[in-house]
Amino acid sequence: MATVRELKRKSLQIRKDLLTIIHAAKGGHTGGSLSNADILTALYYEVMNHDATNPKWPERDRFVASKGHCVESLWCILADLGYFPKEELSTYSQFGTRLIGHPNNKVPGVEMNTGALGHGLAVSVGMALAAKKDGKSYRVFCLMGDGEQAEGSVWEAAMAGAHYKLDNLVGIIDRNRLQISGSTEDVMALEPLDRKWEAFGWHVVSVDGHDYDALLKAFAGVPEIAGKPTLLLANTVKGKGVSFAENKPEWHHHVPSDEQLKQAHEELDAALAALADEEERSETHA
Ligand SMILES: Cc1ncc(C[n+]2csc(CCOP(=O)(O)OP(=O)(O)O)c2C)c(N)n1
Repeated sequence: MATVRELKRKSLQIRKDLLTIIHAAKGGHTGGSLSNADILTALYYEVMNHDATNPKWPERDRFVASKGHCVESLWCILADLGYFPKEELSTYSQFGTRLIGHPNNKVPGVEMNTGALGHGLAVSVGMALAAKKDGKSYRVFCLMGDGEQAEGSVWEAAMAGAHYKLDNLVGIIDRNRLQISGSTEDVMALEPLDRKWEAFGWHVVSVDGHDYDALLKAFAGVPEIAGKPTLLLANTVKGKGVSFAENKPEWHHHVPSDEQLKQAHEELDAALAALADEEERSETHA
């Protein structure tokens, strides 16, 4: 079992790695990859049953990255876990690579090709329904964007998830309050988002999407209500962890310059050093 401190350390390293590959490729979705890094770290390093040496293990929990444009955090995690060699990360977005700018199932560990927003939840409903029909106990986790909620197909899938009583299905919204062109509330107002999902028959849990204690508690509780799918409303900060990218709409797909990459790495290294200090102090006092 990973400790919260280990998860925090892991996600800081993942943030450094994803900035490195976006900088090298001169393209990527920086803000949203940083905002979902803690959610993915909690899922892949603690919550989900999965096996990098056996990616098609029938009993594995399924993860669907419906906000597929934020693939960089996923690539860095799958590489770190050994789904493919870490050196391959340097090919990200290069001609001929399988590590393209959206998840695709040529890469071990990827369940579904995504990128066109609004499709991941419907396929996740199918996976969760298949588990029920097959008498399997795996769970299905589907990560959506908040801007993605403007897609009507999300709400058709939400209806189906409740209709089929899929309590093995967890929808997660990376609620960073920004989408490609600005605030979600300006582009397509979502609030009250929790009440909308409740009205569609889901059990809604709101958490700070950067707080590991809260994330782990919420995931561990699923299914809290038998027969209801769960919607985790994860309140996050777009660009989280990099001071000059946080809450800045332009960092949706802004690429760090050499100088910005250096500064971001310094900030993340400082956070890693602070974690190490905290660990040393807690061991001294133990
Ligand atoms: C069907 C579809 N329409 C448009 C796009 C272009 N697009 C890519 S990212 C994005 C904004 C998504 O915002 P959000 O879901 O909030 O993601 P995040 O802010 O977490 O990156 C859009 C509109 C797309 N990928 N798919």
